[in-house]
Amino acid sequence: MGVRRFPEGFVWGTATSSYQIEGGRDERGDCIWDTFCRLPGKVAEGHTGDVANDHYHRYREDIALMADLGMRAYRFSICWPRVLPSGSGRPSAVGLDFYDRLVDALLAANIDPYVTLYHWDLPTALQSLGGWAARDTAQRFADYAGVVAERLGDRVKHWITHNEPWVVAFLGNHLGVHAPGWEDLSLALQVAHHVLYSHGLAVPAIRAASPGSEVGITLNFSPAYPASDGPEDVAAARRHDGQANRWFMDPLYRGEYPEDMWDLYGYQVPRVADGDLEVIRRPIDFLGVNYYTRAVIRHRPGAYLDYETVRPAGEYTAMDWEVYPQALTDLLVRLHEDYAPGSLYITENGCAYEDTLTPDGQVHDPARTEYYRLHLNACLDAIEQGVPLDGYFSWSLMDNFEWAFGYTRRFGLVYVDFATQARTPKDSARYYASVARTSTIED
Ligand code: IFM
Repeated sequence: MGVRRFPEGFVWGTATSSYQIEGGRDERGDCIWDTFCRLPGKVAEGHTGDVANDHYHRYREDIALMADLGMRAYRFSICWPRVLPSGSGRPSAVGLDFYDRLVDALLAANIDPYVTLYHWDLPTALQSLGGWAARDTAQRFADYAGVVAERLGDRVKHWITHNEPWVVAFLGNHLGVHAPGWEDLSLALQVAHHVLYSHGLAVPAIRAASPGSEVGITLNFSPAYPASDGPEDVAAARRHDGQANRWFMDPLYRGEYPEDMWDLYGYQVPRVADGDLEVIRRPIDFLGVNYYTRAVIRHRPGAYLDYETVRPAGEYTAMDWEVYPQALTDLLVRLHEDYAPGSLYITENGCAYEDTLTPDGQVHDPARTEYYRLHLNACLDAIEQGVPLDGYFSWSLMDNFEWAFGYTRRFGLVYVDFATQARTPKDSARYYASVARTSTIED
């Protein structure tokens, strides 16, 4: 075993999002997940984010946990209807004060805040006006971004406009398994366009209110591998790459939608107004990369985009996602070669396993530790190939509300007993903390 070192200044952190951990339901406006969780059969066991990890009331304890783990950065999201209960108009002093206290407490603990502005909790008031399908929502988002940056921008120096626009658009509006729950491809494509457009509108609003800060966006990536060398499988993998990855990267970094996918979507393509793509491609400072697994793709006529995902033999997490660290290296190298973002961060990477609190009061999770060891080594492999990767945020600081899976999937470094809200760092938390403290890892 050899010891490998991360570059000087490499940022180490953990990540969460507002709806998944905050609770504090009575102190905010309604969001689309409040509605979605109450639709029968949509969320496991009828779980909701009403209480979640009660982070709204326990944030000081959670910051102490991060400090104990030696974290120097924390990625969290702002709940839009906590700041603007009806989506626009007069901000809530209570909501802004909460984030103000959170940021101050983080800085006092020497933890740098990385703030995501949209991690899926759209105000219900805006959904009733059409949500992301309505072009006007993009301008409302930029206004909201300006309000938050105005209040926190003297202390927050890293801003992420959106988390995973693919998920917002397709899981929420094509597959219907996330809020708002529609199943309509052309709607999903329009939503994707408006989300990207809102990102572009928000960039100058944030820069104006938070001078000297860095602004980026986080995408989820699904690296595609053909199931065979056959030309049909290779072409199918290219289509998967097109819908999952290029549909977002090409407009952001090239100012165009990928032609092959545009042709394939045919009459379902989104309405794009003159100048929209110039707005979307406004220069940003970094790209946030969320990576969990790869996709192995086989041609299958008649299926959506004429392909299916196959399940190769291998290690799988409790999400039934294959553990495949090589795809993280391949992805980072590919993004660097094809799009050349000036800086990249892993804004999410991690895994769910069936953790249990054992009689010794501990959570022994060797599979998660191994997942981190493999993926952090994959990051170093990419760095050694010239990728300007500047930091890594583990998903997640603690177990939390895993969307349609409710609380039945545990991604945390810290175990949460949701009946008592007791937090117990898992063995993997100690492992990750030791890597972060020394900025070295054994291969
Ligand atoms: O929990 C989610 C997170 O909200 C967004 N990225 C993927 C995670 C695991 O599914």
